[in-house]
Amino acid sequence: MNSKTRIEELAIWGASPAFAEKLHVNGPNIGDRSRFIQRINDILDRKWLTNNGHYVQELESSIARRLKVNHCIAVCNATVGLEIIIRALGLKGEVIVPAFTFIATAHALQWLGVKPVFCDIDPLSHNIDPDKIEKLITPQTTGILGVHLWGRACEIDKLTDLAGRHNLKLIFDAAHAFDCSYKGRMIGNFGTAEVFSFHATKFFNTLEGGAIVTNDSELAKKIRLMKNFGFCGDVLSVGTNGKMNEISAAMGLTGLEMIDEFKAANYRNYQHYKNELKGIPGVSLIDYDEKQQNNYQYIVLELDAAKTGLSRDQVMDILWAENVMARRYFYPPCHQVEPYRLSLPAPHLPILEKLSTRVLVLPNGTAISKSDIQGICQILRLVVANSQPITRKINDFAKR
Ligand code: T4K
Repeated sequence: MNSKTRIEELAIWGASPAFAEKLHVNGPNIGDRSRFIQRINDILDRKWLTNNGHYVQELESSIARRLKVNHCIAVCNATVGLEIIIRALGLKGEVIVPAFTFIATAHALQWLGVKPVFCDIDPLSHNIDPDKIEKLITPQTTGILGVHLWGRACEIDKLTDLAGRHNLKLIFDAAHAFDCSYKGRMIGNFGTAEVFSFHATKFFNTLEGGAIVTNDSELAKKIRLMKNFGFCGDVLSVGTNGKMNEISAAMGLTGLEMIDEFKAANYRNYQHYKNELKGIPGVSLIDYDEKQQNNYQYIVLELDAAKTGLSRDQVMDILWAENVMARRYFYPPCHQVEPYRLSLPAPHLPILEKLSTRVLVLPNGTAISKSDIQGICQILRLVVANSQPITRKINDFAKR
């Protein structure tokens, strides 16, 4: 078969896409439907829908047990969870964050009038580079907010040491890192507190939701008050509404019963991707440390345009035309989006600026099969092998 026929076979820019249905990057992992519906019926029978209900309490204790952490406080989403913890710890002035994260990390600070100071990342881990933090510390700095991107833990020991030496609070956005570990200990046990996201697109979901976890009992008490309007019989302090409802908790409990299956499916998929992507020039898949627990939710590629012959965005457009809804997480990076571009003197973060044009995330989760992965990788293989004719097609297409 000559290359032209193979490209046409892929139906690029034309006829029917390679996949009949869209394959999503983060299609939700859904537990046993009948167990979920049974729980919804229980909720309706009990007529207790929210406000620290039975299922919320059960979810909190199940998570605390699983992660071996003293306190788990369920919240309505991770963004509000971050806001609560930032306020509970009295962070003000400036807080150092990686610029390679979902915008919610920065927004949670800015929303409370705290300036996010964006730090560059490590090119291998994609996490905040501890060696670049010290020069960002000023008399206004009150904390470091690390993000365990893709579920791979930050360099926690270095960050803990740094925070200790400069008397800064250390907290973590662990939105991606539920059921992951660092040096054999579950994420959730580090810094003063960590915040998980249980959004529909996460490895483990409660539709919308999240949790703040901590081993500090006084802080846990304060957070519980804060997420409930500061209300405990009487109004004791200023608070917000960060409560999780019972249907979300029911979804979470149902998901928790199958979490090991979700993890196994992601791991299998990751291994299939690894095998299938081998040898495609300019395409590399990030590694996970097999000695740690990982949820393997993110299939993150780094594309080297000099070797693939196409830009990351061109590759993504082709995948979309084939119903593979690959995503450019997180692009543009936080320091280059409108609110922060305008309000801050823009920092130059060379490692991140290079990486953020190369990253592409592929579909994963329980809805993705081995043959889906073979198909996705076949597209990538053909795209790279035929990049020159494809570039011509793209140029012709643009001229129309
Ligand atoms: N920190 C980090 C590092 C985070 O990644 C996030 C959230 C947060 C903090 C804040 O957590 P939360 O406050 O949300 O708990 C999504 C999510 O809304 C957000 O939770 C997530 N990160 C962020 C990375 O992505 P979108 O706007 O990209 O989602 P959307 O609707 O475009 O969907 C993404 C893909 O998932 C699509 O291909 C469709 C598929 N999908 C989505 C939904 C909602 C489904 O198949 N089913 C669904 O129900 O924001």
